[in-house]
Amino acid sequence: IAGRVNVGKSSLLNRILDEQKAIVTAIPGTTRDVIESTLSIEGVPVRLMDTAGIREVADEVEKIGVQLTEEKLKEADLVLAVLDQSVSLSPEDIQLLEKVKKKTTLLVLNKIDLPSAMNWEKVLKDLPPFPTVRVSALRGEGISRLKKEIVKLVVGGDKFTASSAIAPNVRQAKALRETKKFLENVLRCTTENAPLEIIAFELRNALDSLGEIVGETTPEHVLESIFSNFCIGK
Ligand SMILES: Nc1nc2c(ncn2[C@@H]2O[C@H](COP(=O)(O)OP(=O)(O)OP(=O)(O)O)[C@@H](O)[C@H]2O)c(=O)[nH]1
Ligand SMILES: [Mg+2]
Repeated sequence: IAGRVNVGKSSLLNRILDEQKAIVTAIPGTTRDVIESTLSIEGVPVRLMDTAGIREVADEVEKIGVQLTEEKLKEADLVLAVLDQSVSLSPEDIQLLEKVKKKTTLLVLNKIDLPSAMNWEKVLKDLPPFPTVRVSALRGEGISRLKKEIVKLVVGGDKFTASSAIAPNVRQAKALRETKKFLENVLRCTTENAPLEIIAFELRNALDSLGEIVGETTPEHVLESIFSNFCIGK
């Protein structure tokens, strides 16, 4: 989440998370550190970063904050470039849009609860053709549309569905099936009011089989199955 100071980046983060995570004030330059949060949007894991507002400053702390913003901008898979549509476009806004025009960028016109300062349709025509959403971080308008746009831009419009999901190999398919079995046990145990230790045991098993896929748990039998499937050392 990037933009010049005071456009409502932190308010937007809080609104997307539905939690008061970042400090919001009317004082420009409130955020100095990168504030990171992870959330799931329609099943897609997203790591959101609220950043310090971009401006030329003398204050040393804020300056470092702005440098961090620039670094995160380079790393980001998707940039939410936030503009305040209740005031005119500023040189800093234009600089930012210039900077991100080669990145996957979603333009977020914020503060739509306030009157528009410009004819944005006309302004947008002269800008690079970014997908655009209009929101009010203060009131929550447009946030569900914003979330849909994020998913669309991150996964290319293909929604994840259980039927479209595939496991890349037999070992992973087996681990997924086992995870499912353990999770079903967890569900059954909780409805039957089983002792917490039993539920914890089943949950641990589920986590371990998931861990086999991402490589966090590598018990002997995983290694065995890998060595029996591949011929190593020839
Ligand atoms: N009317 C209105 N005010 C908003 C909206 N979003 C944010 N604000 C106000 O704008 C001011 C700045 O909001 P912040 O979320 O702190 O802005 P920021 O972009 O994080 O600012 P910096 O951290 O200083 O870069 C606060 O007074 C917010 O209440 C909105 O949608 N509508
Ligand atoms: Mg902020």
